[in-house]
Amino acid sequence: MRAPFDLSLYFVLDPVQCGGQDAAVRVARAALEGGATLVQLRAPEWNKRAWLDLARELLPITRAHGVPFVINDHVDVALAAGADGVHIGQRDLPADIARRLLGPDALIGLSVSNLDETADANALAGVVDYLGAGPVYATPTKTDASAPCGVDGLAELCAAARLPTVAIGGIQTHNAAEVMRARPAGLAVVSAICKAADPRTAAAALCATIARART
Ligand code: TZP
Repeated sequence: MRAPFDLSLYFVLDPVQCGGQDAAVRVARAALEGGATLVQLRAPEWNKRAWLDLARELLPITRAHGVPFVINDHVDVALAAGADGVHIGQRDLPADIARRLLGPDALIGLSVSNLDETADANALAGVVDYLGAGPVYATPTKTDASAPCGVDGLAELCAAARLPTVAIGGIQTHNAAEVMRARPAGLAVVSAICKAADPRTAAAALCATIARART
């Protein structure tokens, strides 16, 4: 059985943005203390050995908080680390193959950036657990991302999706309330926490905004 998961504040940990492995561990702890409900490791500049080292260090921390820990893109790293799942993009291993490799209990997320991809993802309900939709805004964190969909575009994607959908891309504390108007299942952020002077406070502020938007 797949464990229940909460997309409310989905923290995508980029260790380079944090300043290296030790700093990344400190930021992950702070984000969890601030209320992050899911942690993904995403380290596009790193080799897989470094991913694995950090993933092994992070897993007991996320477990202690009862929060799922997933790996971006790399099914092999997720398996090697014993992570809870993967988040895959449109050009990674197909979701059905990731599911076959990871098994029925793994949490699998899929990125979508337009209505066609969302329709295709709807056919994967049962294979994929949630969608990541965006980028909502342009972001220096992912320079090869599709064109930003904006809040209205995000609202269309969320309305079309049959799976819980977390918004991503350029989300910061100052625009989080605006993004929540599209009614995503939560907000996924990289730099808003990784580059924050105080990652715990940044995570707590985002959680408060998400909670307010739901009332
Ligand atoms: N996918 C779409 S945008 C993005 C990813 C991984 C990066 C989001 O980073 P940030 O710093 O939260 O804008």
